[in-house]
Amino acid sequence: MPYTGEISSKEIEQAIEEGELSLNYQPQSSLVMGGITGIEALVRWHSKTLGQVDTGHFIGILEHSEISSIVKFHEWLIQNAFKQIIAWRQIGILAPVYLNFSTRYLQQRGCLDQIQHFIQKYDIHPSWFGIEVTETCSITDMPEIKFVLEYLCKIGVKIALDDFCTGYSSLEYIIDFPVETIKIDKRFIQSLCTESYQRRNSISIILESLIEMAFKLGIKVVAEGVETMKQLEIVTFLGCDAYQGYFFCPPIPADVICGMNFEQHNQNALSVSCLMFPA
Ligand code: G
Ligand code: MN
Repeated sequence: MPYTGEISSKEIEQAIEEGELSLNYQPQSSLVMGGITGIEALVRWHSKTLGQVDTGHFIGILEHSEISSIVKFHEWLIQNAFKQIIAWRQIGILAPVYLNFSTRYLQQRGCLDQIQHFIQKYDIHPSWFGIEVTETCSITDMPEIKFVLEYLCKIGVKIALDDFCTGYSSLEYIIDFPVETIKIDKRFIQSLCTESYQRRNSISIILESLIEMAFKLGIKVVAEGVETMKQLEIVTFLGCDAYQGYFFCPPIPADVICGMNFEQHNQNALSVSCLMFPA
């Protein structure tokens, strides 16, 4: 079991300095054309003293730490992901890589200079990456975030709304920005198979409408946390554009991504589509 006990933000900063953090990557598979439509970067911390530390746990602590720790972490995240993007592009892996950004990081305008600096340093085109943002509060209450996201959109960075259908889930982000992707939270996807008929039915109706709305607005919909064939069938039937989850691939080290046989999987995804929509 990963460690979920006490940690200070100083310990997290030290872990960054000592190279204890690493990134795993989880690909998302297209339900429309087959192939990989994006790759999410997910941080892992293997501590010499604490062992494997639970990611959700230490990110939660970091979110409530002083801004300097948050900035330090994002600096590390951006640099590592950018290096990986360059390495992959050299061998023909061109899917955009999505980074999970904290809203507290995006709330300070200085983040734009930092992001620009790394874009130039690594010679990255802004469209090669995206940021996943979780709505933690209403965007109208955060003019700074609005400014930062508007700017990032303008230069071509992809904006994905993470954990959609939970938390705030206001439609303000969709109205105010050219959001590229909505990621439907895994709890919703998993409810599609486990909850009572009444609840499953309500969730399907909401998702169907959400997907139709996203389609009309030109926004891609990704189902998160797909773990079973049944869930894959349902999200295909509902019309999601892509899916991510253990059923396709868990988060894995970058070099394992290079060796993956994506072709085989694409055939599976397409045969599910044929099953749901026979010619
Ligand atoms: O909030 P966000 O969507 O960024 O969370 C991603 C987290 O979900 C990662 O920690 C990842 O390990 C986990 N995850 C990825 N795929 C699955 C899945 O199929 N099922 C479950 N339960 N968790 C998953
Ligand atoms: Mn995410």
